[in-house]
Amino acid sequence: MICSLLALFSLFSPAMAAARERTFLMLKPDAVQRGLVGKIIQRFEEKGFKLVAMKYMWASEELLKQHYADLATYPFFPSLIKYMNSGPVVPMVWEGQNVVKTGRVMLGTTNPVDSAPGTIRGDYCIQTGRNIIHGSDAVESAQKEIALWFKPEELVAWQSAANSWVYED
Ligand code: IDP
Ligand code: MG
Repeated sequence: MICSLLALFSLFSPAMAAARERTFLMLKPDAVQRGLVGKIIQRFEEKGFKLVAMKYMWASEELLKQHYADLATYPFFPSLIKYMNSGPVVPMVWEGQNVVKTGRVMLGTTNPVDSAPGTIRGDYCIQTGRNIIHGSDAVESAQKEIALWFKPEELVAWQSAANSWVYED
């Protein structure tokens, strides 16, 4: 009974609905090799977003080709897959209000030459082909990417103790 009341409340509460938005972020092999894993994760923690899932793995070519399927016809596709398959990656799911859009702003633009200082790509990298981090570009693609990289049981349901200090309501 209490559970169903809570579920009903979450359907009608804009704050809770917004907080449920999730994005898929992935630290690429260059971020791992350059020892930037901790620094990049710290930015999302400090912002107030909530970590829902994370793993450390060497992704297969097959998985990477699925992840980047939309780019299969571009000339850089083979080198993109080779780069992403050149070492371990850190796939993650983060949750929070507007986390998809804000996550992209925190990443900076695809080509680091246009990324403002203060963004991850603006601070830590130089070329598009070594741009250290992936972030979903829309809520819909985030859902697809999360389902591709994580099993439902790998997404951890937990309440952050900081929640009421990050969100007003
Ligand atoms: P995004 O990562 O900012 O969403 P997308 O256009 O989705 O950018 O491209 C995916 C990834 O493919 C980029 O992050 C980058 O690693 C790689 N990529 C995109 N365009 C180029 C290019 O022109 N040369 C080399 N690699 C590219
Ligand atoms: Mg993209």
